[in-house]
Amino acid sequence: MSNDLPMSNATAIEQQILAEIAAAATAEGLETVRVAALGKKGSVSALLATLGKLSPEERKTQGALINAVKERVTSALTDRRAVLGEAALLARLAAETADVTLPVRGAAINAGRLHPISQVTDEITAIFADMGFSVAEGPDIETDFLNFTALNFPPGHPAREMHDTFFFQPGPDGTRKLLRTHTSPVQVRTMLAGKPPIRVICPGRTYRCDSDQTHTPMFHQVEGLVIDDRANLANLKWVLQEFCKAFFEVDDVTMRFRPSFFPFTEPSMEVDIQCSRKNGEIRFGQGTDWLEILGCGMVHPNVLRHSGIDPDIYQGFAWGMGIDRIAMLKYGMPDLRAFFDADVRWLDHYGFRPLDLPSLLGGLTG
Ligand code: 2NL
Repeated sequence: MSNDLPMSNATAIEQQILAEIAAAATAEGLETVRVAALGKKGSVSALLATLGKLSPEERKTQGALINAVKERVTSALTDRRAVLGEAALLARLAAETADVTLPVRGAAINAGRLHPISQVTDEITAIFADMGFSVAEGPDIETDFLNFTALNFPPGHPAREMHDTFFFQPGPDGTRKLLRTHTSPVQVRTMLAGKPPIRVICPGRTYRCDSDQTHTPMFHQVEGLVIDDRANLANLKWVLQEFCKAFFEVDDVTMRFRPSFFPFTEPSMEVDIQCSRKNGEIRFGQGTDWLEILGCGMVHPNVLRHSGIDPDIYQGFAWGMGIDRIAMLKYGMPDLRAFFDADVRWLDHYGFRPLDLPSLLGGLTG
């Protein structure tokens, strides 16, 4: 038969190519085999070119046979390419293994420190979160209404001046924005945006034009607010007592509530905790000295009204404290101004390791 020759030829070529494919050890080697077989000048293409010389009938049968060879070669190439790709990936993974359980030396995680203000803010947040409070934040630049009017500071009231407010230039409508003098506007925003029951704490930066040994123009405050239809002074005292025990890490605290005045609460109180000082070291909980730590009271009905809450149905309590001050007390840092010097030697000494997050398990600071 005249087709004996091309056919046996095709079989031999196919065997040869399949052997080369099986022997290819790399993706590049396999590509060379592919080009030599299926490329324009390749052996399979040469076989197809012989079809032109055959009779139409032979061309049909031989064409089908050669195309079958081409298909088997193509499929063998695809399979081999997958095998080589997998092997290359495994080799790369083996070459690039890193033992993540080995200790890290000199990494940024060991060099960086959390500022005591961040640490104390996280501690306070952990304590109140445990009591079911959420955290709210608001802008540093506030309106006169949210910082003063809503908090029952009447227009022209001397308390506005007492706050040593940083005012901005008045806008075209005559109103002037300001840097918030306390975080209370965040609580007003919370009341305006939602409905009681409300349990929220608001930590953040606050500003007053005041600068000396114990005051910086920017300082940090955290305020708390509880609103429902029965919140009372006994609840307030319990919340603050639990906070002080957890924060100062003592089993018991003696607290003293002194009458005071804030425009936004009635009655208003300042709170001291008992402490002892020996050889320059403070111990909290008992002793003969008193330490002022916060102010608090029942929310004034005018504040509720300004915040869209009906004072005939709802009532609540609130408190506020300076974070910088209680951070200094707890961690024995004598100089407030060092807080804002950004001195890495000071941070190295007084800062906190970033992954030691405060939690109430086993006491705040372990
Ligand atoms: C202090 C005293 C205080 C509040 C803050 C407050 C907020 C709203 C309503 C009523 Cl929205 N009160 N906050 C209450 C009492 C005292 O701060 O000596 N801070 C350093």
